[in-house]
Amino acid sequence: MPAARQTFDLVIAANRLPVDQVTTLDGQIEWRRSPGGLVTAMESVMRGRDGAWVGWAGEPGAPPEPFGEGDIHLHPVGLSAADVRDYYEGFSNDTLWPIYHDVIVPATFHREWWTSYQSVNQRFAEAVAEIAAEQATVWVHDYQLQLVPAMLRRLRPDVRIGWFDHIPFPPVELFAQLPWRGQLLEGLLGADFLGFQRQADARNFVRACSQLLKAQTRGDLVQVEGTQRQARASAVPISVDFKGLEALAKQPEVIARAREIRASLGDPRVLMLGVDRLDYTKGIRHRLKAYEELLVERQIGPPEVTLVQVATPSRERVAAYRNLRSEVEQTVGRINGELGQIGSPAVHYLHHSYPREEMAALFLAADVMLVTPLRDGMNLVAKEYVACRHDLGGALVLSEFTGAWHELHQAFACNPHDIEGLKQAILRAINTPAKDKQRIMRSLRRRVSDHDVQRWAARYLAALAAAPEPPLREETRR
Ligand code: GDG
Repeated sequence: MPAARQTFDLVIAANRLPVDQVTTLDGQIEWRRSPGGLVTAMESVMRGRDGAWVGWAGEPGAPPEPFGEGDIHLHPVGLSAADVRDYYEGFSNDTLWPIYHDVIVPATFHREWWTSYQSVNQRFAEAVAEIAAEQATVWVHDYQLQLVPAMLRRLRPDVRIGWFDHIPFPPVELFAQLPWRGQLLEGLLGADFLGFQRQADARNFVRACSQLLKAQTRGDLVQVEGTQRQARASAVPISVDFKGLEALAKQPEVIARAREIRASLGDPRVLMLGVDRLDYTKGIRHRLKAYEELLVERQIGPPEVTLVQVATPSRERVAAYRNLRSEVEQTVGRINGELGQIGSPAVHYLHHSYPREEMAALFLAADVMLVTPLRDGMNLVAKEYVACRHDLGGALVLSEFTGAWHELHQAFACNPHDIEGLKQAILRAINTPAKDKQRIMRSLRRRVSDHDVQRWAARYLAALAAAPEPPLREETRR
């Protein structure tokens, strides 16, 4: 008799598993937990619960066998090289990502990408259905898995299903461009509760259901056609592990490293910092333009002022990302060529990813943090910077087009499209007296510490548990 399959009361489904494969010096393959905030949040909610995580292990081909990592059971879903190309790089990152971020670059539509998206979502739904215990709670993450809620409900009407959108949900005028808009909404409406970063995102979703599906809606509730079920859509903004980051930034080695970074840059009076995935949504070009103009106008200049821009490599097989990289690198080259000095470049551009200790040291070293996205669901970097500044030093320049701005109003706000305004915000962040900046930083820190990632996860799960009872519970399983 085959052994009964292990099942779990709480199942997370996300495109990626929270681990990365690494090859050790002696050639062994090991899994290392990725350091992201989502993993920390999930650790806090999975402690003492029977939890599993369904996701892709990061390499194309047959998936590894399920394995345990600390308290979490990891259940890999396999993606072929064609799935990675069509479902992930194609439909997720070249169709949905631009549409959901205000079409900063044009979206690409291919029917074969959509076919692949459907079949990968079905695979995820089946994997979850297989390991979810009777009446389990399932939490599906992000734009790559929007069909999973309805697919899973068909397989397992007994489970409670939540979905969380990490990125913006676009206004209906943009969403309506998607040839598969109806299917995407129906996919999402399989969930009992849909969580968004901002109330405006939740409203965009409800409006899309009302206009494109002709669904009945009331406040944050959407009536699901052909059932007596209602799905609730509201904002539960994500956050960071405040205590963990603060403790990291208090480590003597991190503090010493921050000093060393400043010294190696020639101890500038003002060190400005940008940390982003190299993505066109992050406003890196606008930031560089504002900075370049400030240098040309001699409002600021090296060696007194310098900018470190960390641009973490991202989605390098998608054309829009390759174009962005060459544009940014050309601009940095031009700025340094024209405005740098021997031993004091105007921009220190780093196209790498760094360990979290180094990130914390950079945050501690930076006098001005530039967070200038054109559109961003939340932007965790802004919150991480604040969490690391236990010394109350530093100043945050923050775009109004981030979810974070809706919580961090005291920051030096900017509209990155308004280059003149962005320049003024940067100058204000530099020139505001230290005492005032400390007061601002104290209130920003209070907000992030009161609303940390552990609280986010607990609030999300409470909202999911309280979401309307699905009448389908009375039905027998198909
Ligand atoms: C999506 C949404 C939303 C970056 N470089 C390194 C590194 N990072 C870390 C940052 C931060 C994370 O990556 C990036 O998070 P963001 O929120 O800034 O942006 P996205 O990647 O676009 O994330 C976004 C988020 O989901 C969560 O819901 O906020 O709006 O787009 O944690 O610190 N970490 C390390 N080395 C690096 O080089 N260790």
